[in-house]
Amino acid sequence: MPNAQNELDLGMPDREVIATDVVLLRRHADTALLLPLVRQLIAIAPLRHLATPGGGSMSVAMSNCGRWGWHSDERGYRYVERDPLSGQPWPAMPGEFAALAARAAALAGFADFAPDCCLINLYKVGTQMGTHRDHDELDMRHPIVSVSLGMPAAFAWYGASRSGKPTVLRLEDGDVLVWGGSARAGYHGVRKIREQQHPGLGATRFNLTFRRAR
Ligand code: MD6
Ligand code: FE
Repeated sequence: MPNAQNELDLGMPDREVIATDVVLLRRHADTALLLPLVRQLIAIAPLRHLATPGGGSMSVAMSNCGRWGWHSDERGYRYVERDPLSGQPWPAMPGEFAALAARAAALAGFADFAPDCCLINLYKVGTQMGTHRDHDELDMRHPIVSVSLGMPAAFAWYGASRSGKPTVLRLEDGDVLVWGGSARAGYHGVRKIREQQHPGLGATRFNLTFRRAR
């Protein structure tokens, strides 16, 4: 008879269903492997605070790797093939990134995920991400894989309606959250980050958001 202990013995990941088609894989990502790659990528394509169409600016600093990069300015939200800061293509997505995203998606029930964009987000103390949904992608049948590194964050999952009471998760270093299928256009946000030191990253949180843009 399988039970929780046997599943652990068989190396089953800690897989938590948050809502229909929303799966949390705790401590699934290897920060020691990913962090040096993140640092290399943001040395090529620096983190920047994007302007928003409404005339504001994002508190979270962003960059991208992969074929497509998510971008925002006064003209709107969209995917671009070149870094507007340099005019160069975005740095290639490391194989380790793509492999992690595909593996996590498969564990969450979404086979054959091949991301063509990794949005790199830097959250410092006091930054936040308002309630939104990720819907600038062409084919919403592909899931989103979101990897948390460093300082914890309170992530709010609202689902189909942006009003109502969200499920709030504490996303910690190495946690991977996957949403797709019926949850793909779900509303979500990140509450204002509170000071909390992480042994390796200090008061810093990186989030890697993997998507299939095209
Ligand atoms: C998170 N991030 O940081 C979730 N969405 O845990 C997002 O939902 C997100 O960081 C769009 C753009 C940037 C993001
Ligand atoms: Fe999002």
